[in-house]
Amino acid sequence: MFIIKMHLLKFELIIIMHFVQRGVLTMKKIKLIAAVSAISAVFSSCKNTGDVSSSSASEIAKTTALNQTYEIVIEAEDGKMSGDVHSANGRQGYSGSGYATGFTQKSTNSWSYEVNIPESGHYDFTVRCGADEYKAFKITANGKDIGECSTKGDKKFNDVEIKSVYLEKGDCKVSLIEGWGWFDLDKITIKKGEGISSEIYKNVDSVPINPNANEKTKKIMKYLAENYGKKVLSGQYTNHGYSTETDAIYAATGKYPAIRGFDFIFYSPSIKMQGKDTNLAIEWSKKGGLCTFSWHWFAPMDKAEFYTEKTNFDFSKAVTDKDIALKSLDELKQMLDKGEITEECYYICRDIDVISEQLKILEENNVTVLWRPLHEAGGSWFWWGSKGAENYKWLWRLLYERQTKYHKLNNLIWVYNGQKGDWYVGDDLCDIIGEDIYPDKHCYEAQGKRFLDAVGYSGKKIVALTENGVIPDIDLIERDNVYWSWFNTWCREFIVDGSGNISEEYTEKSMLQKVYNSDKVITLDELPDFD
Ligand SMILES: [Ca+2]
Repeated sequence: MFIIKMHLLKFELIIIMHFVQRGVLTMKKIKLIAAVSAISAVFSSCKNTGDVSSSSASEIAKTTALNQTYEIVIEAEDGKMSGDVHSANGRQGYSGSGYATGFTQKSTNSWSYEVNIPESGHYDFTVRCGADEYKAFKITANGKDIGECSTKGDKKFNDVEIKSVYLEKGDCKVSLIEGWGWFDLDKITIKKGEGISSEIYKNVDSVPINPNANEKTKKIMKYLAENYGKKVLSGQYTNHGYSTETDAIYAATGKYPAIRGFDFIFYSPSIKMQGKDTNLAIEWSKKGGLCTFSWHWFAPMDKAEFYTEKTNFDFSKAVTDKDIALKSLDELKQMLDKGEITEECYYICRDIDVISEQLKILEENNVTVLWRPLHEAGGSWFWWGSKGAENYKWLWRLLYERQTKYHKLNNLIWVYNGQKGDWYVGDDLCDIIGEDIYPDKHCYEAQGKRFLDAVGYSGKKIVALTENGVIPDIDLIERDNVYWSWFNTWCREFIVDGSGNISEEYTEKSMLQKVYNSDKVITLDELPDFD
């Protein structure tokens, strides 16, 4: 109790000295503030005996808990709470007098805290939260989603950092979106930040990890590194076999994206369909455009689906320490017959070979591919992400070695899209790190938290926004210094309506036009000749 009181007095003194230094306060006014401070201190001690409601305690903290470095500590138990949300103190390790709990996913639940931001700029948030399991929720500032927090699930409180959040001067309501619910919020610390340093854009890898990468692939990698931190390449996925999205963007903006996104979904052998995207990519490349491919890989056996919940394919049964990456399919069949590898292992290799044939056709047509296989693995919703990080890493290495050393594909720039640091495959096994983000409709934020998270996986790799719903506002990318190497809007409803015209459901047309015509955004017409 005594310690808290002393803290408040210290904060007040620092604020007063700050304004004296700025010539805002005279000694007479300081005496008046000192008197008010003494009263505040009494209130703050009352708070700890439970005599003052949490809202008046918040008011005191609001005017006092700010020091010279603009640090504001919000104890969650002092927040405004409704519905099932309430303060508690059963989980050990909290700060202050407890924490907020009862995030039961009911619509009547809410938690918020009002702070006053002294000047517009970038602030760093540290969110202390805990749960018995892995849980995720979002923090908002004046209604804007500033980043996702997750618990470690070890029953303890842990800190999550959301760095470089831009806040306007004045009142700011800090709140949250429950997401998965069932977590405890201990405190939120807001400090004046430095913003994102431009140093992070320097010294990233500009040479492909494959030492035999062809000339065009090397040129593209170098180009991406040169523009990283300065400009963003525009990108657009198209619905398989069609060009509706890129045509609609051209009609609305007078520009085509620099990168077009394709997918090997219908080349998966288990569904026996005819893919069309290889030919479209060759056409696009002839126009001077860059190509990226993902692969919604229908499981090779059991139920042919790519969502974990729809297939019973268990790829962990494929994992082997036998050296299989460079073996021919015939040799692997012999190993299967002898019981040295499993059917799962054999069929995974067969599928890799089928997709490698398509990539070989692209290589023969001088198409370099920003290759983003095994995407969004850390989320576990796809079968390749359903068996944990170590099995995923085994599969990634197999894919890399088989495609690079056995199929000798030298036209690939490898994009890691596991979306978690502990799933990272390593600096020797990828060229670029990609994150996929689907913000709320018309939310044009640059998504600095996810960007910095991804930068943190390695520190040596270019980071790209490999899938997005809403297109981020280029002005906010510049303001926050969050220069994704490229963005790549997902297809169909995320950009066009049923008639093939621009849909404004996610990104308004005015924003699309602004972004595509910005001198900070590279479009097809601005790409150099890589051939
Ligand atoms: Ca607390």
